[in-house]
Amino acid sequence: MRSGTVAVIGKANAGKSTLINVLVGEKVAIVSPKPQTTRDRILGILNREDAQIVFVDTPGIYRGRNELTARMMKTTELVSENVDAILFVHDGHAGVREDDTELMKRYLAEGVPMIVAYTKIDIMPKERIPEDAKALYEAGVTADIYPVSARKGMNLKKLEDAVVALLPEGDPLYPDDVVSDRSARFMVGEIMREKILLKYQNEIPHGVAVIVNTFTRRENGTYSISLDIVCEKKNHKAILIGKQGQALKEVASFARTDMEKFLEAKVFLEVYVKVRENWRDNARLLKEFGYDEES
Ligand SMILES: Nc1nc2c(ncn2[C@@H]2O[C@H](COP(=O)(O)OP(=O)(O)O)[C@@H](O)[C@H]2O)c(=O)[nH]1
Ligand SMILES: [Mg+2]
Repeated sequence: MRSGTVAVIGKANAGKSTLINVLVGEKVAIVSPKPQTTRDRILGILNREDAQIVFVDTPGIYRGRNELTARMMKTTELVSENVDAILFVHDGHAGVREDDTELMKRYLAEGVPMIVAYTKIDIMPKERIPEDAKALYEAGVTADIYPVSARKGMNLKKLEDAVVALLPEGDPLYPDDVVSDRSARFMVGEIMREKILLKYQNEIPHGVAVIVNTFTRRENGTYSISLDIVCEKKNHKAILIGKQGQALKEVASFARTDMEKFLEAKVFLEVYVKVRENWRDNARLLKEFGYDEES
């Protein structure tokens, strides 16, 4: 039996969370086309007969100015210190640039076994794959490269086996029936945030926090959920709600459908929009909203 932790690292939007979700076989992290979708460290656990892989999903690597961004960066750096292996996720479709090879070499230099998942090959010309692999090799990236598509499920078994081969012999770190270290309550808040990321543009989704106030399972098996969408400005609130509440109704309905799929039960959902100016720069509010320094 092999088991261990694997930090999943790469630029924002590379496809880290999507890859973890498909490998684990369940949604453990939300996904959107926008950077900064993942704010917290989240574990996704893959169980097989001969191995357990504990993936550590991280916020991506990118530049940013506010306090929340700084904490997200720190999360990514801290994570690579305490793992058995690194899975570096590279968006193959976006090409190979110098900052990509620099990042890969920086993590290779930490001396932790590392492989590269070169992902999104479903949306790029196949002939570019060997060219890019050569470019990476010539730039000094010594890690093995696995071209995959998380969306189309291409070459994932090979990647999975390669990750397992990097892990030490040992007993599983978690019970074999859990897929995440996060509660259903946390995931429900994340699902709401995912739908906001998908529906609204520009600064609005990045300035939003979701706080789950009520998360109750009734005797008949249905869930009663009440949550606040906290935004940074009054005009953001107006946009979130929309004309006659139409926008909010729509986004809440998408979220409810996904929550029902996730919980496998009927959900009664109440959503409120609140304004807390500049919460992303306020240490006390960050803590209150669950973005702890340790997490
Ligand atoms: N075509 C394609 N898109 C992908 C693939 N993996 C991820 N994406 C998309 O890339 C975007 C970012 O994905 P996400 O997993 O949130 O990236 P993260 O920021 O690295 O966690 C989303 O729109 C995904 O649907 C893939 O294999 N193929
Ligand atoms: Mg992510």
